[in-house]
Amino acid sequence: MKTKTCILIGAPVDSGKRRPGCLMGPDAYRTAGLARALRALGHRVEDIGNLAPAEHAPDTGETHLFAPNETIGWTNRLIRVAEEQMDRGLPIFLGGDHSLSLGSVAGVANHAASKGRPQFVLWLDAHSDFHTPETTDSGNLHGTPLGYVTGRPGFGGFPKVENPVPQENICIMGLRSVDAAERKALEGTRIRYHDMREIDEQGIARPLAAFLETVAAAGGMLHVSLDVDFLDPMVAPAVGTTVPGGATVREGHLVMEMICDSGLMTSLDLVELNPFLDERGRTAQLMVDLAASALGRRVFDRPTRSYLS
Ligand code: HAR
Ligand code: MN
Ligand code: MN
Ligand code: MN
Repeated sequence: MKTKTCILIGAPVDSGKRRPGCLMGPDAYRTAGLARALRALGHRVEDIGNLAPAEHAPDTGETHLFAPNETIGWTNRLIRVAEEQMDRGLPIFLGGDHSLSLGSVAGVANHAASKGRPQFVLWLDAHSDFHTPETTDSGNLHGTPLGYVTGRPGFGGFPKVENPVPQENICIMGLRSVDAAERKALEGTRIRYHDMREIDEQGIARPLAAFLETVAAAGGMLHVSLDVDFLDPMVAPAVGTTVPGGATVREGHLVMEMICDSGLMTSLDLVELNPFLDERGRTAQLMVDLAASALGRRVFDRPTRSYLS
């Protein structure tokens, strides 16, 4: 594949839910050899270290939301950093919980708009993360990033979403835990979503190929947001919100290899890794291996499969 400048951005966001530990994620990816793996594929890799949230009001615990102000601080910081780094290469956001994507996605969408190109998002997750602060029962803001970046109302205090991602530019894969309020909201949208039943019945390649073709036809930029819990907990235990019945190792790699072949990915989140829950680093290692597949690691080069046409 084309040589890229991969920019590793440590985003030790831990404010998106109550159970702590995702703040250790960036260093777990470093320890598992992410930079080394990408350099071995011929890429330039720059690690800009770990970010901190922008200045924000203290969280006083008087709302049903967990740590909204810290999450607002992170969102402000990440929007700016995403905008900046998109001009320099392919940012890889090392989470941190999934609330980091309020900022990473909003920021890359601003960049795409500045280039006059449409932003697309591939969301690989057991959950739809389509809540708003008004619909979430848990109060955990890691369940809200797709609600935020599509411009749903109810995000008072958060930065205004300058360039909402159009619903039809979003594809969610891996779903098996969707709250009632999310389902109701999702069903009224043009978001493409594929639950595990559909993936079991049809395979994961066809819907993914269809989405990638749409992105290519539109000349779009593609942000990939990989939540650890997209994967089955048997192979990826290091996440606080495991749901049985997730993607296999091979499905994960196939998705990443197809993304790589498409040449479309312009930014990536690796989120929800909680190293405190890992077993001898195996989840961190698997996430690093998946990122490597997305950036060109393979056994043999082979022609694009027939389902792509
Ligand atoms: N929908 C549930 C909630 O709002 C669980 C959200 C879990 N989200 C993540 N990221 N772990 O996908 O609490
Ligand atoms: Mn998620
Ligand atoms: Mn820019
Ligand atoms: Mn999830």
